Amino acid sequence: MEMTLRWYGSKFDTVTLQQIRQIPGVTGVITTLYDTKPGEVWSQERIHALKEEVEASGLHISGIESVNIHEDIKLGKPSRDQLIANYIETLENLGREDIHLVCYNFMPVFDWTRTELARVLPDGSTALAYTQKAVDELVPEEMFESIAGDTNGSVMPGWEPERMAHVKELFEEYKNVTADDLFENLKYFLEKIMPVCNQYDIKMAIHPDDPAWPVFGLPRIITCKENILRMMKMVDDPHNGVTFCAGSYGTNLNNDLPDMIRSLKGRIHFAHVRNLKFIDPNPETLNFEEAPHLSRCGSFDLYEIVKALYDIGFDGPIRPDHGRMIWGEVGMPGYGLYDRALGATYINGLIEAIEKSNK
Ligand SMILES: [Mn+2]
Repeated sequence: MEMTLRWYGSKFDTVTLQQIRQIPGVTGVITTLYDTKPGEVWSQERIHALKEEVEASGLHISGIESVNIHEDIKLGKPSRDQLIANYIETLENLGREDIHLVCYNFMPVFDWTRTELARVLPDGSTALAYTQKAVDELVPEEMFESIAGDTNGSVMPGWEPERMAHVKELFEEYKNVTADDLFENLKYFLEKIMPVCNQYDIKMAIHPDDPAWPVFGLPRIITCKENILRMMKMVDDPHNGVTFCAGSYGTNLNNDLPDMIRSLKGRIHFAHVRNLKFIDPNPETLNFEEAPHLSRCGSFDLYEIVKALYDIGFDGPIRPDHGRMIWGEVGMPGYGLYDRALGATYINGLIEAIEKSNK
């Protein structure tokens, strides 16, 4: 496993490559061209420049998170063929620059959903949190405004203003789209891109829906073991794999995380490891917050999660996921430096202990 950190690029991230370089055991970044729009071709020149910038700091690019999928592809509209052709061109350009991992998601309209970006925890740190009550009371179009005050002036990954401006129309378009339709549209997309993934050995790693159930009546499919196995079977190619995101699958307490990992042997290409703390696990009154990575601080056993990844021979990039804001840091919600550095260090400690005890 290679320890990495997500980095949004020098124009957008509050954390620098030099800071990431100083976290013990972190050798790569997972990055993106954040100012490109879904459907746009990433030029080889821009990818090359990004790669040179990262390498000049002593790190390297371990993968891309994300190359976003245009809504028309998810909706299966006639315009998807041109958009998929553009996606393929982006994959070719990434492959030519020796980048072999692409994380993406297939969530309609919204990326991740939280109802608070800065809930104050008992120790004075702040974290992202979710309550079902707040979601039930929300008008989806107003979701962004309701949390925008807590973004610390930074960008909100997955909540691009262009996309948010069209939320109403998008809801209209998704009205008759079922989960089966979404599976079909994903299959269509994957079948078209697999040849180029094979040519350049690019591993596609779909990110789960977060939280792992349909929100606001929109269909969501990457939520549980049964559905991921269905997805892998419908396009049965090792390049069609998953990002195992513990925090996203973990939102649904029916998901047994170590068991899911073991059943995905050979198809996990990227791992996000984080902890959640359930204040109220009852679905109707659900309330959880993002916790420090350490097992005893949350509801998950991180040792069992990392052990399962080790046992299936996972050797791809792994990263700590969202961190809290601690020590007075002001940064992008979930993506500050300090708590993620603690997470990376803790996970590296688990990996070292597991490796040594298995020798
Ligand atoms: Mn994740």
